[in-house]
Amino acid sequence: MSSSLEVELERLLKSILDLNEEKALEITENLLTSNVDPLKILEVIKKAAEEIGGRFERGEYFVADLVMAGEILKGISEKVMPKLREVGRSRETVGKLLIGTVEGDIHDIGKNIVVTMAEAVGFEVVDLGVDVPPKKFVEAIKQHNPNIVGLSGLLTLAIDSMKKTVDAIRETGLREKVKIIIGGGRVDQYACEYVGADAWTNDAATGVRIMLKWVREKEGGG
Ligand code: B12
Repeated sequence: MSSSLEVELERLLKSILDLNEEKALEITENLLTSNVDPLKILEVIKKAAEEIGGRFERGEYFVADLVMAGEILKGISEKVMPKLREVGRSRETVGKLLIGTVEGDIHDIGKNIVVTMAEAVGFEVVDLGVDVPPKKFVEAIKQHNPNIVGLSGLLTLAIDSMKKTVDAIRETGLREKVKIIIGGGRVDQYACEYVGADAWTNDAATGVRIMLKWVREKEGGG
């Protein structure tokens, strides 16, 4: 049983890398109907993204292939999201998350997964979308009063946009009101310190765990 699952997950990976959208979506559909853990499918998405990125860097894929791959990854993640939502359905609101992809960056597949997982565990989420300028984050903090701000970005230049965003939040005196977490393929501890965030991750599940820990600490008066 588990080895046939491995085979199906391998087939899914191969169909994504072959840019075969129809097949990739069909395999995803079948996996979900046989109640496979949706996190297993997310692992395949991440593996595929790494490989696609590598092929693009090596000049084996062109921008058109990247666009196609993006559509396939998005299609798969959209199929998985309802399952992710089911995991934590009917919980009470635990806190408010304001999230967006920072200025200059339009990657949003990972961010959308974080939104779904955060909502599943009970966060009310305000999603500002992609290419969000620092000013818009600041205005939204004033308007929505979130506990947590999540900054997503996959491009190297996104790190500077994240820093500008955190600086803008600090300059308007709002930094102490919110915890800030950054996420996306290129972030690490160094980027976290440079940006001035409180935490970083390149995994949605870890990110949601950190956010839950923050709101629980607050509840406990910590
Ligand atoms: C698909 C894709 C695209 C699609 C995006 C579609 C979309 N709607 O998002 C399209 C075709 C639009 C695209 C465009 C470009 N792309 Co692109 N793209 C990718 C690719 C292959 C996959 C990204 C992805 O979806 N990954 C899957 C998700 C699930 O992973 P993730 O985003 O990391 O998210 C996870 C975690 O990081 C975390 N997370 C993410 N955000 C957050 C936020 C918070 C708060 C938390 C807690 C967690 C968290 O949770 C997620 C789930 O675990 C990557 C390769 C790669 N290795 O990432 C290149 C990549 C990011 N792209 C790249 C480039 C160069 C570009 C372009 C400049 C290409 C061009 N010449 O036009 C443009 C840039 C456009 C722009 N201004 O943003 C480079 C970036 C290089 C760099 N160092 O800057 C990469 C790395 C490819 C490469 N190796 O060269 N791209």
